[in-house]
Amino acid sequence: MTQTLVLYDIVSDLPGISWSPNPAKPRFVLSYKGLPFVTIWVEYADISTAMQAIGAKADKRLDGTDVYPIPVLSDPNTGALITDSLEIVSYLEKTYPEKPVFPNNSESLIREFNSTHLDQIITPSIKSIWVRSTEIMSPRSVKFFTKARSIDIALPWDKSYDEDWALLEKGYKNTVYDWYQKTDGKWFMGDTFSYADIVVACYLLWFKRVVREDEWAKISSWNGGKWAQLLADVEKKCKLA
Ligand SMILES: N[C@@H](CCC(=O)N[C@@H](CS)C(=O)NCC(=O)O)C(=O)O
Repeated sequence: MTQTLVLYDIVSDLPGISWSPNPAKPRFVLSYKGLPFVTIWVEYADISTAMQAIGAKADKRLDGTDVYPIPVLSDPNTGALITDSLEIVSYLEKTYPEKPVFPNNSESLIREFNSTHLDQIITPSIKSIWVRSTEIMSPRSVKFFTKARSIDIALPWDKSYDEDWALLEKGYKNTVYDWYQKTDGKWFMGDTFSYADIVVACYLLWFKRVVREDEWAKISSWNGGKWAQLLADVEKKCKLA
């Protein structure tokens, strides 16, 4: 029998807690594969110290300093301790191949898609979502988050707010919609569900969880409700709805 795995995720004030896209990705995969798991919720301000303390792997911030990021997965069945959403999912797929999320040998392609989706669609308009993310954290974590993320993108983040929203809308309405239109069926790979859909859904989940109601209503109206529907479909497929 499979022993319970442990996912380290980032806490919020929201009911249901989960909000952050990177830990949400392995959460969706664990649930899709039907693996037993528990979550350890960590304050944003404590991520690096807590993950260093459990012996997780370091990464580098853009300024060259060490960071020990979340998500991290601990698997008592094998003794593995894995950092990074994509590496966790790759590990899960190899260790628990039932219900594949990289069907038809698609891991390399989906790995590429994962970074394209982030770089092309999310990063250009990320400041406005970061600002909203600070609204669901404790004051201590807001202070930390603002300082840590301003290493990536200089403050102030609210200067080009409208421009951010326009970029995000363009990214979804044109690019992501076109990607989905290329195949028959509701998933990225047509009739075949895959990790590509989980990646798209986890960013939508982030928006839904942190943006204001009228902002989510706006996103939900793009492409005839395509994005709210896709998120709902992926949540259902992963038994998270
Ligand atoms: N490429 C990594 C990114 C992980 C990442 O950026 N984690 C952030 C939260 S989403 C973090 O732990 N930051 C800690 C800090 O900045 O101190 C992944 O996909 O897992």
